[in-house]
Amino acid sequence: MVETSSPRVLSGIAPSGVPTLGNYLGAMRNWVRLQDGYDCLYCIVDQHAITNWQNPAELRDNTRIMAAVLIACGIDPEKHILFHQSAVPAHARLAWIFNCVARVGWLNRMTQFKDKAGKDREAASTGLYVYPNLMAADVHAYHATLVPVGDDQRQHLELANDIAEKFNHDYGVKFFPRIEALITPESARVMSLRDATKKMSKSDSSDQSRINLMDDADSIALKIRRAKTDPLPLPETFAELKDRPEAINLLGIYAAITNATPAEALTQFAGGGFGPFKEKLAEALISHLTPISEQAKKLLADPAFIDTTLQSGARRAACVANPIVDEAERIIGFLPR
Ligand code: AQP
Repeated sequence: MVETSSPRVLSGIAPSGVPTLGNYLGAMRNWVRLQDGYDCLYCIVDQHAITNWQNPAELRDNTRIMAAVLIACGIDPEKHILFHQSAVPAHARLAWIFNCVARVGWLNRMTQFKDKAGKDREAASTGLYVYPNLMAADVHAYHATLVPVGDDQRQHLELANDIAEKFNHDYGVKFFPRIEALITPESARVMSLRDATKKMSKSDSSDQSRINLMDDADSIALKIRRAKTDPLPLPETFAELKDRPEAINLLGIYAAITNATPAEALTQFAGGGFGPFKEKLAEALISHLTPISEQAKKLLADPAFIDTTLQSGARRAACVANPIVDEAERIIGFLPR
């Protein structure tokens, strides 16, 4: 399929835990939709995951879980390409070149490094620091031009364009194309159920902070019942929700999962307390997510199928990336392979 002329989409997701409702509403759901209009490459970015230490057995499990959940959500590994990053060495080869193209000053401006490194930046891995260069390589290795990303990734995408432009300029070529962000308006930013000022994250130390896409119905119901809220009733208008991040987050989730606008969702519950709203929210999540987790569990019962699917995806991905990265190496003066 990638040999066709439709624009190439590439996006990645880190197997740094079990994927969450945030990953689903912010990314995976859109990835499924994009399959109708584009040639898509979806990459399970295990090399990004190890920028923070991962337990090896868990990393392997989480990579398989990620693949199973993506397929269960509707990613078609036959028509499109689903693979894990470390199986395609072209990513690392190009990332090294980009490490030598990107400037330290550019990386110093990346806000996500500051967020992810936390207070002790000196203790962060150098991989975490150069992560945006690897992300640029993930996309440019395929000459992909469209990248569905959350708003938090916009800065990394701009960096990927700066790197491409500098490479082209330094070597006098027009080799790497510009990348455009596919920011889908309906992609929701989902916040932690324990602290709505932080995003829902698969690596958060509290399992209660997130809905995992492998959670069963009882866990979903319990997590929503325990989700942090405030004592006030739900108001008539969205404007009145100012300074109530928990209410905004839960209504946003309800709206996203029921395909309503947050204002429409609010009108259903205005004047009521959180109890009845949380019940409806849990019901909506359970009916939407249970078929996904059940299908993923079925797929995971046959790990050999998952591994074969990923290996086949990696072979097809390498067929696209290898000639591009070979050419980038030729441009910079490496001897032919
Ligand atoms: N809470 C979220 N709301 C909306 N979108 C989200 N994404 C992640 N969390 C949310 C989107 O999911 C895609 C894949 O992200 P990733 O797993 O590669 O990295 P991440 O953004 O760092 O996700 P996590 O879950 O927070 O992982 P960890 O815990 O490892 O840092 C991206 O498009 C992202 O925007």
